[in-house]
Amino acid sequence: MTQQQNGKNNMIENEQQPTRQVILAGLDQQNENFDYEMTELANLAAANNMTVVGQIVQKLEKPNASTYFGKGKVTELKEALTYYDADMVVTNDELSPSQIRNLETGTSADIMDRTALILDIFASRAKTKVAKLQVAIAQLKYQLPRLRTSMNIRLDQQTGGGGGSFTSRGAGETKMETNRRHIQHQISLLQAELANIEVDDETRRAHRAKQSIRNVALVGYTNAGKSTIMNGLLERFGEKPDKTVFQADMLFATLETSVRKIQLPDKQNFLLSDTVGFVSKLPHGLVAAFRATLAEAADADLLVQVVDYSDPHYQEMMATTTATLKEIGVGDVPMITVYNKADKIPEQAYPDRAADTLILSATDGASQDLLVDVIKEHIFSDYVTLTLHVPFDEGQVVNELNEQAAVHELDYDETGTILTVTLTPIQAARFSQYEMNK
Ligand SMILES: Nc1nc2c(ncn2[C@@H]2O[C@H](COP(=O)(O)OP(=O)(O)OP(=O)(O)O)[C@@H](O)[C@H]2O)c(=O)[nH]1
Ligand SMILES: [Mg+2]
Repeated sequence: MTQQQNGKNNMIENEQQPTRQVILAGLDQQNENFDYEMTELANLAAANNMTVVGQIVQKLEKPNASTYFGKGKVTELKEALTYYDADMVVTNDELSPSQIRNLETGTSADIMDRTALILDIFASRAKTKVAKLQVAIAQLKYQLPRLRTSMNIRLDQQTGGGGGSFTSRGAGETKMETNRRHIQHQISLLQAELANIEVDDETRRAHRAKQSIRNVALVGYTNAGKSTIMNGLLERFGEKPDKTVFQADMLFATLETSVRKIQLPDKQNFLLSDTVGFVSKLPHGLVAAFRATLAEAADADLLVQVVDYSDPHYQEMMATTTATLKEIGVGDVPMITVYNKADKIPEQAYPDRAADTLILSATDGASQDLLVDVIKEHIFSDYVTLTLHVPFDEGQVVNELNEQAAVHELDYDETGTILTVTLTPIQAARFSQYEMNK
C-alpha cells in the first residue's frame, strides 16, 4: 500500500522553500504504464520540493465522478495522511473541480492533481519572458474552471500584462464572476503580449529559412541529456562556443528553445535547437501554450530523439516522446534516435551505430563525431558540389556564395572567379547559370 520513494529525490534544488510531506494517490485502471506513471509522479513531486511519504493505489475501472477514489479509499487516504503526518495528496490524474473539492472535504487535506504539479514545476523553472508568459497562461486557464468563493487568487505581476493581487473570501456569486472575468482578461493580455514576441520568433525563422540553412532539433523526455549534447557539440563546433545552454540533473531544466549555429570544419553548417523536455500526460494547456516554442521541432529538417538509455523506463519515455510529438503536430519530420548515457551502463560499448540508431555518451568526443556524421548524412544528402565561374562584374554573387554556402576552393581566370561550392538543391538551381563545363 505504501512505498518510500527514492527516485530522483536528489533533484530537489530549491532548498529555501519548505518541503511538504505528500501522499501520492493513483487509480490503477489496468493501464500497462500505471507503475511507471506513479514513479514519474514521485519524481515530479520531488522536483517540486515535496517529500513523498506514502502512496495509495486503488484498482478501479474509472474514477469516481465525485471523489476520484471510492468512498472506502477516501477514508483510507485520510487515515494514511494522519499516520504519515502528511497534509497534501497528489493525484496521478487531472481532477475535475468538484472532485478536488469533495476529496479535500473527505480527507481534510490539500489536493493537488498531476496537472497542477507540472504547472508548478514549470512556473518555478521559467526564466525567460516567453517561458513565464506561456506558463502563466497555462496556469490561469487551469484555474479558471476551478475558481472558488473561498479562494485566494494570485496573479503574478512578473509575467507582465498588468495584474495585481486580489482576494475574494466568501463573497458569493458576484465576486466569483468578477474573478472569472478578471482572469479571462488577464489571459487575453498575456496572450497578446506573447503573440507580439512570437511574431519576432516567426520572423527569425523565416529569415533563417531564407539563408537556406538546415535545422536540426533535439527532442525527448526530460532529463535525457538534450542540453548536454547541445553543449558538447557547441564546445567543439559552435559558432560561439561560450553560448552554452543550461543543463542540470532535474526535471524540466530547459523550458525554452535555444537555437545555435554549428560550424563544421568542412564549412557545412546547420542550426541546432534544444527544446523543452516531455513527460507523460503533459497538460494540454501547457502543450498549447508551448506550441510556439515547440514549433522549432516542427520546422526542423531532422529530429534527434535523445533517450536516457540508462533509465529502466526508457521505453515508456520513448513512447511518451512519440505521443507528445504527435500532439504538437510534428508528424513526418525524419528522426534519428540517440540512446544516451551509455557510460552509465556497465559493459555497454559506445559509440555504436545501426542505421539511424546510435548508442553514445553526450560528453564523449568519439560519440559527438559519430552523431555529427549521422546528422550530416541526413541533412546534406541532397546537397551538390559544383564548380562555378562568376564574371568579375557580378561580384555580389561571390559575396552571396561566401555568406550562404560552403566554398571549398577559390581561384581566378582572366574573366572571373572560379569557386568550388557545396549547395542546397535550391541554391544549385539558382546558381546553375554559372556552372562550368556545363
Ligand atoms: N553520465 C552521463 N550523464 C549525462 C549524459 N548526458 C547527460 N547527462 C546528465 O543528465 C542530466 C540531465 O541532462 P540535461 O542535458 O540537462 O537533460 P535535458 O534532456 O536537457 O533535460 P530537460 O531540459 O529537463 O528536458 C545532467 O545532470 C547531465 O549531466 C551522459 O551521456 N552520461
Ligand atoms: Mg535541457
